[in-house]
Amino acid sequence: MSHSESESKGHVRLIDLPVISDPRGDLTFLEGSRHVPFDIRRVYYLYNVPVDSERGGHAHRELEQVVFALSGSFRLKIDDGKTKSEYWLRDPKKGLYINKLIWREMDSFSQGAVCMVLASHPYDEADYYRDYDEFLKASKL
Ligand code: T46
Repeated sequence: MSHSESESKGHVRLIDLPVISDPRGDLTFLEGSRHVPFDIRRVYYLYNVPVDSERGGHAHRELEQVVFALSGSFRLKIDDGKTKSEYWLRDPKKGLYINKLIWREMDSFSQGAVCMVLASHPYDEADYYRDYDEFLKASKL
């Protein structure tokens, strides 16, 4: 999948993955650059998350990600500097694509929730905006 112009800045969207179901259960798969719009360079996951935990609270300069609830559910609050929206993730075959320059906050984790994230780059603290005002300024450039 190639990057479209609308994905170049301030963009989120839900991605539906294929599911193959048979009496043994469901199987979902994904391939980098096919089902997600980047080459996957890193995978990480959040688990043992207390139900009152609040995570995120930052944006990225370059990083693109797709976030999944592999088990349970949680809320993702999204802010592109102009518009705020929220998504409840609870279906392991539906991921939320989050482009760069999007502020995200996560909360309302259900008991036992597991969040998996596919990322376009290795971890780099210098890629984070952890200050909201700094992010807002960058989002308006
Ligand atoms: C995001 C949301 C959904 C690493 O060393 N390597 C990594 O790959 C990651 C993701 C984090 N870390 C370190 C950095 C911090 O010292 O782990 C610690 C906790 O990270 P952070 O507070 O950023 O975790 P979250 O859950 O608030 O945010 C993470 C991602 O950082 C972020 O990109 O979009 O999950």
